Amino acid sequence: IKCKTLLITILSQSFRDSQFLQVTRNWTFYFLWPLPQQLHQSADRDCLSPQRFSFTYGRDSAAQTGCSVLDAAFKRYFSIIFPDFTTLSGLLMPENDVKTRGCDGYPDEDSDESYTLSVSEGQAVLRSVSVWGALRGLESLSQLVYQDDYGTYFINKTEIVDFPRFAFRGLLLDTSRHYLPLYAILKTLDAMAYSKLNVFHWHIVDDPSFPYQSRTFPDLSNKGAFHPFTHIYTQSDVIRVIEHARMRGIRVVPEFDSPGHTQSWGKGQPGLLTPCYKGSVPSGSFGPVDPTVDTTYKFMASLLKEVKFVFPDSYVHLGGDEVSFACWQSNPNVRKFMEKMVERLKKTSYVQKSLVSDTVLEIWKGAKYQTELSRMTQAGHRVLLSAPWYINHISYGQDWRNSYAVQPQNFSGTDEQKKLVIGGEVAMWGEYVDATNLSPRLWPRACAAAERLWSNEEKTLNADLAFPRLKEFRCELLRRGIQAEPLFVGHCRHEYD
Ligand code: CP6
Repeated sequence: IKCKTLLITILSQSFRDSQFLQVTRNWTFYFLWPLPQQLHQSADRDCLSPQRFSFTYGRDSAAQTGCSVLDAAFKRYFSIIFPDFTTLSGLLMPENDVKTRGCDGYPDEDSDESYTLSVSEGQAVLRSVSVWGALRGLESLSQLVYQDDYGTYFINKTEIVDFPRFAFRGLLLDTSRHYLPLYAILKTLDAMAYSKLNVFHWHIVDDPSFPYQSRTFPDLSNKGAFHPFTHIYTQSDVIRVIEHARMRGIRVVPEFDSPGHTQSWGKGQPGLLTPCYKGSVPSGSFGPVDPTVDTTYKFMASLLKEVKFVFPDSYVHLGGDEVSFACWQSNPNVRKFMEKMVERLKKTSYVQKSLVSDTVLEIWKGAKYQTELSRMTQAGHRVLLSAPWYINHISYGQDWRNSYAVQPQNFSGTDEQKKLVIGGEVAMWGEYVDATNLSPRLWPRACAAAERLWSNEEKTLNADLAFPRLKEFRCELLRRGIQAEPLFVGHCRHEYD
């Protein structure tokens, strides 16, 4: 140990000359993921001493010590930047200038995530309009620091101007097909922040199980979860997820998919689902939520009222996908109800339309998603693209390249239509995924979409150019404790088990 300490001290001084720069310069440049909008790096570099590094709030900064989001982020990023050191201490290094407050709030669709980062001799300055931008800047800063083979820390002179291309950069986890323990969700949120993804779409319940423990309807999870005590998300679990996400500038959008995909709901809420008929008698099986009875509307209103109270985000995802009509059609009450609905709809069609127009539509189906994008935006809807990013699908080879090649605004339409694309999301459906394989299936594959949604399209068209940078980012994910699968043959500078 004594020998090694001595070595580091000596090298950290003698390495200031430029001979060794060639070895590591490309390496540092390649590392940023997603690629910032503007990046200028020079070969000049400084060694960093963990003992003489600290984060401070700028004197004119609106955010100051006591800002929960940034105080916690400083601690986190100190350990990420210097994996061998755990205490934050010592002299000033980066300075942080945040213009407006937001320390105790939640990120939302209007959050300003832009920042500038300027790293020069002995100091780095991070400027942002909001704490969310500061978080993105800290992430970039952490990706700029690297260690040489002797463990000395370095950072190159760098100027970054950065902002996201799309405001909505999501990831869907399905906790109904398989229960995902809390730590798996929290770890996923960590990795999302590393890739600058900012919306956790929590597909929390579905046909197979209902793990959400409702305060209003506890029987939903008592009877509908895989296990009533161990395979549930309690109210405090949910709060922990939301707070962990908030600290990383990530929104939590819950999904209570209905009227289809609700088999598990029926167990704790008798009378909710439509009895299917075989001829003129009930067959014993159940279909989607029963639209013909008042109790359904009362139940849905109470449940959604709770959801609105528990989840602070202004978005809630209502599913609406894959409704099986066969059962509805088999049921005589539903048929009667539908006839009445159609009559009523004609009279109130104006209301129906305006109700729908501030709804964001998610495009999840089909190889020809461009046609859908064109159609939906022409009708004036804001849209989210997910169809090409169903990465629960796996295949032999580098399938991240397909995700990377997606061009969300490449469809026929006006500039106005293109602006209606608010972003997209990666989906990890849970049929074949639980905590054993979630992480390697997600990472680094989800990073391809993360860069597509954050970075300038022109600068990230070539997947071959992105490859070494993504390879390096994958190694960094491993260093940070995220079990990310390899992209192709090769090795990381540090190997991990
Ligand atoms: N569950 C729900 C699913 C899927 C959808 N909704 C799904 C469909 C096709 C594929 C993957 C997932 N498992 N509720 C569709 C949005 Cl390939």
